[in-house]
Amino acid sequence: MVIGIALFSWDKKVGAVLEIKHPENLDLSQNLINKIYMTHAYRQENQNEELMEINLENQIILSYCDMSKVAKFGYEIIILIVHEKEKIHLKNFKSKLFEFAREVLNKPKIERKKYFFENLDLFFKEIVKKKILLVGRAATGKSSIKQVIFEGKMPQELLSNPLEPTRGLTPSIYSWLDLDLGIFDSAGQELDYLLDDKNEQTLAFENTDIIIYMFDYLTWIENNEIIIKDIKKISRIIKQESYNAKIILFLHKIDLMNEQNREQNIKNIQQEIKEQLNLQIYFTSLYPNLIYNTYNAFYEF
Ligand SMILES: Nc1nc2c(ncn2[C@@H]2O[C@H](COP(=O)(O)OP(=O)(O)OP(=O)(O)O)[C@@H](O)[C@H]2O)c(=O)[nH]1
Ligand SMILES: [Mg+2]
Repeated sequence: MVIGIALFSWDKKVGAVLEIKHPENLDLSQNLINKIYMTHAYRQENQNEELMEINLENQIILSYCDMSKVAKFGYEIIILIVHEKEKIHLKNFKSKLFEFAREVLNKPKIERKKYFFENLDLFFKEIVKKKILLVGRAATGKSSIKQVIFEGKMPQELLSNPLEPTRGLTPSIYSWLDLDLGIFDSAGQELDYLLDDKNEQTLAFENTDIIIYMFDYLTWIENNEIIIKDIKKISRIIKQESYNAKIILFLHKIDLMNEQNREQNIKNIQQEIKEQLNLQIYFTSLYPNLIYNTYNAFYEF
């Protein structure tokens, strides 16, 4: 949660002057203001823009000051106060605050207030939370994709040093773009159990926004019936229990398709899926020339 944002300017006689704050009832003690000024002043030798992070009880204060302007205008500072729970978003807040503060403080004083209030939704926009469930047969690449897209792991590394099979349902929370994503990675070896056991089912499906059913190219070639059967079963569960989840299919490891007919191959599978299931499908792979497909899949839905 963002607690507040404020702009201080500088008066030669009285020092820090609170010019703008949001929300109206934001409580800024003199003690806190002193602390913020001290933090910047302490680094007087710095002659660049700086963004300091001050940790207080359960709050984090990000404080921007362009030190190159201090000699001429005094300390002009913009602070953003966030709850410590936002720690995972801190990088995001820092880059937003940098841009925002730079824009505001480069404007003539009379224009600052307008810009300030017109751009507040940069920080006060509600963060959308989504739950995504990854399911599929064993060794299709679910955990690998998760680690590459959301944890920044190197694809090559995961291809040459495969992960251990997942056990049970593994939840992780990621801050991705403007979203908070709860990703539940399931165990392929326990897929039947997950789909048949009532408790497991509830745990996995309840409040899920998107179910990604992932299958890999070789399994599709060898045994597409089992895949179609799984997907139909998942659709049935969603209907029966009135879950609000959308199913999205990932056909993974398209690097294993013969390159010459890959395009045609994909078209054929797309057609087949459309006829049998009518669900959205993405074709993914962790291989270098194909990985952008995988990123796009996540951006799109
Ligand atoms: N060829 C190819 N192999 C891949 C790709 N992505 C992952 N793999 C390999 O697929 C195997 C299984 O990957 P995992 O991510 O562990 O699969 P999983 O679906 O999480 O498996 P379970 O946890 O058992 O359900 C590993 O050997 C990976 O290196 C890909 O794009 N192409
Ligand atoms: Mg796994």
